[in-house]
Amino acid sequence: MVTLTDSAELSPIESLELREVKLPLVSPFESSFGVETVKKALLVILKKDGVTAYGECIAGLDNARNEETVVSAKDIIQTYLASLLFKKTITAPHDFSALTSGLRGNNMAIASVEMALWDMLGKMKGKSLSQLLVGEREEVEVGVSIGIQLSPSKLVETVTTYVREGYRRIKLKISPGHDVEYVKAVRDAFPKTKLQVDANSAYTLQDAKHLKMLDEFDLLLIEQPLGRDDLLDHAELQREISTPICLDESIQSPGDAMKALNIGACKIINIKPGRVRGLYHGKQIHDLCLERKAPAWCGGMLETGVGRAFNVALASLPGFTLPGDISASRRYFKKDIITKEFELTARSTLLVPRGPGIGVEVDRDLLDAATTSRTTFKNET
Ligand code: OSB
Ligand code: MG
Repeated sequence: MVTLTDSAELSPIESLELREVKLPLVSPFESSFGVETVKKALLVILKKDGVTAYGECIAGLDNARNEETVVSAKDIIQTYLASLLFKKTITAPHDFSALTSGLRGNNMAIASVEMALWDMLGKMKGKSLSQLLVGEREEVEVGVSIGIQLSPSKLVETVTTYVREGYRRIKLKISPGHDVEYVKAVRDAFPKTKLQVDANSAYTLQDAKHLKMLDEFDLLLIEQPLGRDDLLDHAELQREISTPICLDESIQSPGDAMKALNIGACKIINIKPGRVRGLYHGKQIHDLCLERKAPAWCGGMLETGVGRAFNVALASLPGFTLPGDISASRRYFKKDIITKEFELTARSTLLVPRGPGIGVEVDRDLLDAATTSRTTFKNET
């Protein structure tokens, strides 16, 4: 385990801006939760000593999948988190993690501010996020997450376009009625491609026999088959199927990761910094996975280039041994809000930004064009 040592005077933050941005997705994204056609992101913009730092909140438009929303995140940030930045002494992002440790839930809101503090720290120290986190890779292996399609043949068509673009790992969203047949069609068409599935909690333990049918397709993993709080059921399911279970929504903290691995609820963990209060806890979960020899990989939530930069930096740590859900900007948006978009290399990787902080530059014109609302809070204390 590596201890993180960089620090700087991050407080008092001079101002905090909340910006909602809306970017149309190039194609609708359907999961067992529903269909998304636009990405609505909440950006957190901090200013201090001439430095502008960014964070992105992964909360969605509505609360179909999670109790947090853009609205709840804005509320908790403006009524509670902003005053911590304005009044408390913070010299490293983990100080903020400690200051918020007594707060229940609101992980996505907390993460968006925590990540902005990492960007601020990096920009003040002249170090990239990857350097701050003691990452080891200059590029990270990535795959693509494909939403539920109208038919198995349509799915094979969609997979084909992504494979042609160079993605070497494919994730398929599944739900009852859109599973075995769909996975079989893709496996038959692509016998060697790395393949995994994500159910977003669409099943219960009663479906164990049905899910066992997926064992024959040589999947890397099945992600979050059961409910978020059903750790024990996941452990029982894992005893019945040979495909490794990977947990996403169930893992809200390093403690959850420890419990899940201890009871055999999963063998693999999807780490999304935005889901676990930020990079600090994300790194702790990573360290635990390394110690337990449990593969980890970095998930995604259709982030803009800002959120993507945090995911790429985290995925540069050595314990991320499976490809991440961190695709190129163009897989999501016609135009991302950063000046140099993330592009897929011929090795199915994205390059880890080397510049200070997030290492990508926000295009202020594109940002303004995508903005639907903005509010700035100034530190008057
Ligand atoms: O479960 O990983 C998920 C997107 C929205 C909500 C949940 C999930 C996802 C993805 C998208 O799978 C992955 C990506 O950002 O490419
Ligand atoms: Mg998932």
